[in-house]
Amino acid sequence: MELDEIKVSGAIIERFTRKFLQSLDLDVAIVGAGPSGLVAAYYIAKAKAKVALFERKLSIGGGMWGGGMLFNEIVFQEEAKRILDEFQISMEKFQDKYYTADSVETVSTLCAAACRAGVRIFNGISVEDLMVREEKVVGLVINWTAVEMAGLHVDPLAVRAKFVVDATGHPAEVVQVFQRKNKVALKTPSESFQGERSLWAEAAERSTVENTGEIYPGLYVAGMAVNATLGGYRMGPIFGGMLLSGEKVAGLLLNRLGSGQ
Ligand code: 48F
Repeated sequence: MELDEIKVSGAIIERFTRKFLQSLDLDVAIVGAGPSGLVAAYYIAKAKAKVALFERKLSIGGGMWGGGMLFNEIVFQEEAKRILDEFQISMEKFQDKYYTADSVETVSTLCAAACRAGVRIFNGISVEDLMVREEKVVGLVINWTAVEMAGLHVDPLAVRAKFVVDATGHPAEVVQVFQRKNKVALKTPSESFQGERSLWAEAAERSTVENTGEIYPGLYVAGMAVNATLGGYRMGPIFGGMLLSGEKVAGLLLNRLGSGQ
């Protein structure tokens, strides 16, 4: 076979453009491809809703690759075991109700499962703002991470979505930029961004799941962004709550989509 570089270039441009155009009007736009974002996207796509995931970095997986302090093993508690089982991720029992998994296998399996379920993943794209209509979030404002890094003055593009999920982890970047720009009341005790508290794994894992939900009309939080937004604790290197939060936000959104609200 004789290779034509122009065909290779054309194939990339045409196929990426098709994928991008098909993702301009979504049921759900998820920001951040860490564990909570990946799991949420997987369940939403599995239910045949239209979902895309936007990730600033080239790599997918957020804070999962490095386990704890770069020891690339992940710890899960009993409650999350059924989710790992669904993805067929190999696990080993450590002690009563504690399980470990290889972080590389975990990330790559979640990522592959999400793609195969129909999630469109856009890496190298940063979400810099939200699109609003009166009192509701209706989409994302996006730009290439390379543009952001270079500090170039280039206007962004927009993606419409019925619902947006901030799964950006500790910084809860989307919620923060949204509140800073719009001075809106969020569904938190102080009606504004609370900021995360120090380490308390037990309380943090519980609250990250309990408080997963809508923080402003059209805007949901999942994963560590939940605790950052609502003033919960950090949990350190235990990941069950992230998966359970992703699963929960998917369920909440599928209900909303199903009921047409
Ligand atoms: O931080 P991250 O893994 O979020 P998570 O799903 O999981 C948290 C855990 O990794 C860990 C923890 C629990 O054990 O405390 O930290 O809540 O993944 C968040 C992803 O969002 C991307 C970021 O690069 C990361 O991969 N991200 C952050 N801001 C943006 C973004 C943005 N503005 N646009 C696009 N992606």
